Amino acid sequence: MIRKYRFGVPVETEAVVQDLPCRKEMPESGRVLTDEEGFTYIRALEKETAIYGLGETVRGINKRGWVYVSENEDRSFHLEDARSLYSAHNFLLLSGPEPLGLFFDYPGRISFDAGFTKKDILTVSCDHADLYLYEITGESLKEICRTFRKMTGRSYIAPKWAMGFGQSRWGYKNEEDFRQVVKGYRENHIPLDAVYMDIDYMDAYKDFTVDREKFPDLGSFVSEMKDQKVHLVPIIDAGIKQEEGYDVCMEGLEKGFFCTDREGKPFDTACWPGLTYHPDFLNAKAREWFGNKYRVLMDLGIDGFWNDMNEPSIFFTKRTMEEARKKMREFLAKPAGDTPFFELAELAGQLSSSEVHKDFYHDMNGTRIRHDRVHNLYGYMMTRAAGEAFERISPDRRILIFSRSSYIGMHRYGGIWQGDNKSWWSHLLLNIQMTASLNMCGFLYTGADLGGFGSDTGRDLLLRWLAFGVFTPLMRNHSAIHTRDQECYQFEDPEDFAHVIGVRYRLLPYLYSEYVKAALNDEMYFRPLAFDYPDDPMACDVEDQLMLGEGLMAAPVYVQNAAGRYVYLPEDMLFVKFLPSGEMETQRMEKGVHYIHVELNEVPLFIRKDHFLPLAEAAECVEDLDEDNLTMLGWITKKTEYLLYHDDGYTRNLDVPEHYRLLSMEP
Ligand code: MIG
Repeated sequence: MIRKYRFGVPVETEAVVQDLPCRKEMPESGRVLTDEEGFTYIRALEKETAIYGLGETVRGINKRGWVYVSENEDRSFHLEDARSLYSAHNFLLLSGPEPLGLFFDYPGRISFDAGFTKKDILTVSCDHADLYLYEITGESLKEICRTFRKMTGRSYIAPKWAMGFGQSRWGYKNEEDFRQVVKGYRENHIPLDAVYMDIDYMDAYKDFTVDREKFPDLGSFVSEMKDQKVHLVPIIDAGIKQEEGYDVCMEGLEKGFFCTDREGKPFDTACWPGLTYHPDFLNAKAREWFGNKYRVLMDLGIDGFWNDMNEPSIFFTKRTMEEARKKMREFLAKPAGDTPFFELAELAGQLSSSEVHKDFYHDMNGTRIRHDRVHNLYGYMMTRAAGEAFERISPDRRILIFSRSSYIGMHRYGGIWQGDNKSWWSHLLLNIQMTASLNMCGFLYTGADLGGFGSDTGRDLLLRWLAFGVFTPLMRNHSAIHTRDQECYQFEDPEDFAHVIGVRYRLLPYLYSEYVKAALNDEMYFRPLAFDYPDDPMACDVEDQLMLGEGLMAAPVYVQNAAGRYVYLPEDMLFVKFLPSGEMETQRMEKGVHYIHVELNEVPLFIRKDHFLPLAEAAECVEDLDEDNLTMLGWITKKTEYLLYHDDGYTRNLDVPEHYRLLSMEP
C-alpha cells in the first residue's frame, strides 16, 4: 500500500508516474517536523532493522551507520567517507516484521542519517519543507520494491547489443586509435560489441560536432566499424561551448534555452570546452530542442550515447574565477615570506563548490526557480531529453543511452554508469554492493568501469572484475587518460580474457531474458540475499553475493591473491565453474558455508536447485550468438520450467506473447 503526503509546495519532479491522492494527516511511520528551518523526518529503529536502498552511494548494501547526502557531484574519490556521489536516489527500505519503504521526492540537498548520530534513529532532513513523502508498506521488501517501481514507471530497456562487451578509454582520438582497439580484440578473439568515443572525437569539445581531421567522414567510419560488428558510442557533455557561429550555442541563446544568472542573462560556466552555457534541461521546450540534436550523430549511424558531466559538473564560473584571481593578486601583493598556504590550497576547491548552485536559475514550465532547489534533477532531465528524442527519431529501434548523474525517474529514460571509480579491489566490492542498491531504485541497466577508471589496474584485478562484470547489464572496460593501458589484449595470455568475457555470451540468453523481464514486471534483476531469504539471518548478513534473476547467484572473488572464497548458500545449489578449456565443472552443494577455489581465468556461479540456465555457445559479438541451440544446465530433481524472453534485440514493442518461450528440463 502507498500513502502519499504533501508538505508545502513541492517541485514536480515527475519521478512518480502514478496518480495518487495526498493524505491530509501526518505520516504513520515516523514523526515529521516542519518549520522555517526546513523538514525533518524521524523514526526509531529496532536493533535488527536493516536499511536498504539509496542507490548510488558508498559503503555496503545495508546502509545503516552513516550519513548519506543527496547532492549530485562530480566526485572522483568514492571513499568510504563520501556523503554523495553523482546521483540522488532518495528511496529507502527498512527491514523487519513490518517492512517499510520511504521515498522523499525532493530534488534539492537532502540528508539521510541512518543511525549514525544516534544509533537507533533514522533522520531525514532538508532545508525546505516542500516535498512529497511516500510511505510504502507490504508483505516483504521485494513486494515494497515492486510497488515502488510500479509507482515510478518502467525501467529503461537497452538494445541487446548493449549487453555485449564494450571497450572504452579516455584518450582514444582518431580513426586509427579505434581501428587498433577493434583489431586487438578481433585478433585475439576476445568478444567485443562496442567501442566508446570519449571527448576527443569532438571538435573543441563541442557537442554534436566531429573533429574533421581525426574523422574526415564519421558516417563511413561508423559503417566500417559496423562491418566488424562494432557499435561506436560517443559521449555527450552537458556544457555547451560559448562560440560565435556554433549552432548549438547560437540557437540556445536565441531561444533562451540556457540557464540564466540573477539578472536573467545566460549564465557563464566553464567545462572542457572552456567557457560554456548550460542548457536548461528543466524546461520542456529546451529538452525537446536539445534532444533533437542527437539526430546529427544518429543520421551517421550512431545508435548509442553516454551523457557525462551532468551533475552538472562546472569547473568554474565567471564569479568564482574572478574571486580566485582577486585572491591571487592579493597574495602576490603580499611581502615574500607571508604565505597563506591553506588559503591557497582551498582556492581551487572554491572555483567549483556547490555554492555556485545559488547563482543560476531555471525556467521550469514557466516558473523561475533557483538551481540549488532543483539541483539533483539536472542529469535526469538531460537524459530525459535524449530518451524522449530517441522515441521520436527512432520509433522502431531502441537506442543505448546511459548517464552519469541521475534522480529517480530517470530510470525510465536511460541507464547509468557508476562514475569515476579506481583500480582498487575495494571498488570491485563497492561495484557489487552499489549494483544491488541501484536495482532497488529502478536502475537496472548499470555497470561500473571494469578494471577501474582512475589509477593503474593489474591483470588479476581486471580478470576478477570481469568475472563479476559478466553479470552486469552494462559490461564496459573504461579507464582514464594517463593510466596504464587497460584493453584486455594488452595483458599476458589474452586467451584468459577471451574466455572470461566469452562466458558473458554463453549466459546472455538468460541474462537478457531476466533483464527484460525484470524491467517489464518491475522486479529487481540483482537482489541482495536478504530480499530472497529474509528469515535466514546468515543470508541477511551477506554483502558480497547477489541473486540474479530467478535461478542464479553470483559470488565473485574480490580479494587480491585469494585462491578462492567462502560462500554462504541459503539453500542447496549447483556450483558451476566455467573453465578456460570451455568445459564446465559442476558440483552439488548443500545449504551452508563452503569454500570454493577459483582461478583467475575461471568464472564461478551458483544455480538454485530445481532451476536451470539456458546456455548458448560463446560468440564474439551479440549478433553472432546462436540462440536456437541452447543447452540447459541445472541440478534438477523434478520437471522444471523456465520462461525465456527473447526478441530481435531492438524492438520497442516488448511485452508480446511471441517473445516468450517455455523451456523445460527433466531429471
Ligand atoms: O572530467 O570525458 O566520468 O568516464 O572518461 C572528466 C572524460 C570527464 C568523466 C567521466 C569519464 C570520462 C571523462 N569525464
